[in-house]
Amino acid sequence: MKKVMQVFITVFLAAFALVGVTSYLNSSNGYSGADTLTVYNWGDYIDPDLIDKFQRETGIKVVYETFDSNEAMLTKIARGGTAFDIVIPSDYAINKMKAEGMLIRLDHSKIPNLKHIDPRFLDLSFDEGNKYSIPYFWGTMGIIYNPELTQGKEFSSWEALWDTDLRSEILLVDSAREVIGVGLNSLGYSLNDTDTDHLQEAYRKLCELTPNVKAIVGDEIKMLLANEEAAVGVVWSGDAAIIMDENDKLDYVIPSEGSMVWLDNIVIPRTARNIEGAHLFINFILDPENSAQNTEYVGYATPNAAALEYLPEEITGDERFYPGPDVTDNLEVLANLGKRMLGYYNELFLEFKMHRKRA
Ligand code: N2P
Repeated sequence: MKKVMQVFITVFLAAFALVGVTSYLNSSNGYSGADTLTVYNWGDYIDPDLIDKFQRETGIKVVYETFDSNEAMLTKIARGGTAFDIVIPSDYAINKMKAEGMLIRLDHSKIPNLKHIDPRFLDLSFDEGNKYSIPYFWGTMGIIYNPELTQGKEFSSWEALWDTDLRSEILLVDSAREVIGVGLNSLGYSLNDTDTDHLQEAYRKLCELTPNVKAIVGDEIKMLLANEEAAVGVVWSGDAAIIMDENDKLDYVIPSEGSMVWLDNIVIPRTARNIEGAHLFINFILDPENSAQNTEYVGYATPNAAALEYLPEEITGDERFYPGPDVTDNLEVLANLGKRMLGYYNELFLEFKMHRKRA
């Protein structure tokens, strides 16, 4: 009997300790159960009122963190630490995460609002069948400029950025594939080029742009351009839309040598603890009215066909931000070039930044 008691007490104590350790582990990374959803998204990329609405409707508390570039996001996820339930990467980063087993397969039966997505944005090469990712926003890359500060110069080509009249007048978005892409596109190369001679050439070309570059910045690029702190910016289309909403003197063009069309999709990473809540969140975001509200706030183009009906024609009819397939078919989607090549792009970008600091 004594023995039985001893075993019973030992098992009880072990179970108690296990519960303690698990809840310590959970609370140490900000997770406190299925009532919490940890979201990792680009900065300025959701209407905060929608987060409140989701919390009210579901009783799930949203813990929210932001990033500035796919590279920053990938580094943080790889390092571990926070157990994110929702992440919103772009095309090539999704393909990389999928290839490395970092994503959970989605249960489409829990995302009935998926039917609202325009088929043009579904079943793309980075995730055929949308097994792991659901479209969030899409757009292009281009040049925004202020005609009053650029004396009527034309910006229909990337080459225009190298004009010696633009000394310290250009702001660049702080993202490796985008900036190296400007160098590649200006030379007539693909954004997915893996020839290191071409990449070195693009790097040297970018170094020649250095005197014109005022700064390489994150989300503050919108505020700086709207306040006319610089005349020209290399930006994502939706940021251009927000800037032009603030200051209607500016204009946005997709340069003629080519550019990227990108798609940011919602994924559930392997680390997720609240998979049920993550599906609820995805379906909530895809609700046409919620999507329309988010689109008005964020400024980027929505892939949600049903949401378009709730948006004013001045937004959805603006071909600079909602280009048709005739334009996007000639643009490139970034491909996952593999670990080594992506590392090479990142290194070149860092070297370019260092070169700028030294200059
Ligand atoms: C939002 C940035 C959108 C990212 N601030 C483009 N992929």
